[in-house]
Amino acid sequence: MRIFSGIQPTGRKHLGNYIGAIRQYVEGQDRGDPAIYCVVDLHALTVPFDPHALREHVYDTAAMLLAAGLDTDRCILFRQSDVPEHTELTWLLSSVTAHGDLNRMHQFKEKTARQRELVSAGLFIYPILMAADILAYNAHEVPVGDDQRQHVELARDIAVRFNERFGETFVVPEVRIPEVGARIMDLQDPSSKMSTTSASPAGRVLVLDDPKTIEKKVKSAVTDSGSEVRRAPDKAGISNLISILSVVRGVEPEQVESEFDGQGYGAFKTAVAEAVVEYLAPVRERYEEIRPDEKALEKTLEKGAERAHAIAHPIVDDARRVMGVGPAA
Ligand code: ATP
Ligand code: LTN
Repeated sequence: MRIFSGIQPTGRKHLGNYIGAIRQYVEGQDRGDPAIYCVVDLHALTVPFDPHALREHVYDTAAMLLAAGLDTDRCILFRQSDVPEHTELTWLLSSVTAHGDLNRMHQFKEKTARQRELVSAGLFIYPILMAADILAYNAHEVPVGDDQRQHVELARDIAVRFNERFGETFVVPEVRIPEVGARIMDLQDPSSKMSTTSASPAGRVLVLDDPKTIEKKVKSAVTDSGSEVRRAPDKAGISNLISILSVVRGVEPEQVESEFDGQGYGAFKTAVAEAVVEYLAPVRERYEEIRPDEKALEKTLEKGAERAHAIAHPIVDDARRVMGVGPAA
């Protein structure tokens, strides 16, 4: 079972990223043959960015993944731009990707609506680069949060269309989305997902927030005016906190509901805050140790890229060959 996932280089990963994706990466290390994780710096070029900050954020994100428990003896961790096959395959796949399919992508529409200056062509073809990331490794499984489901489905469609047109070349990947925690909601606006770009910083718990900040954010989470700790469509805020506690404690949401039955929101929020603080504390501590050593991080990424390249190179070569690109083998 080959596992592949990508994560954007940002300095500020939040609890949604951690619960929806990073937690799954760590778990995937023992199932993956291998598990391959990529910091997608080229995807970050599709919206406004600062070149210096971009490089720093790659280190921030790599350090975060290592602090979360990725172990490069058990997985491959690398920077997307270090393996040129990703960009080459993007171009090859663009010939079997329908313009209309790209136009339907929710994330493209959302990000377009937010751009004040330039809606780049890169933003439009972002999902092809993501398909190339996955298909270049013939990955079977792609662990992501719920917001990436549509992109992985497009990657599947692209693989199927390519295979039909040029012969069996790519594995058609399956998405892997956690049962609980696939969509952690904003604490201030529980009708939208917790996101790096949302308006209110109070709505997102950052993995590196100190305990006091986490406590404050969780305790001021928006809830309904009732008092029952149970999941319901009209109780988005409480339902979200139940999901969070259930993941962080490793128990079923039902167990959380019965434990807090009749206890009111105050006691419940206190328990959620404590559990999240405890959950993130070791990650923050390890991050503080790992992040300063940029040379070591660079070395780790470089070694990861060598291993990634060894897998992607023959697969992308096959794609070229069946398409009639370059000399016959
Ligand atoms: P954000 O919107 O916060 O910037 P993103 O999806 O744009 O996140 P990444 O940092 O690359 O960018 O996301 C990493 C992973 O985190 C993806 O698999 C994504 O599905 C997942 N993820 C993002 N937000 C949430 C959330 N609120 N709940 C669960 N998973 C999430
Ligand atoms: N678009 C994804 C990041 C990403 C990815 C991938 C995820 C880029 N390439 C390949 C899975 C597989 C996001 O989270 N914003």
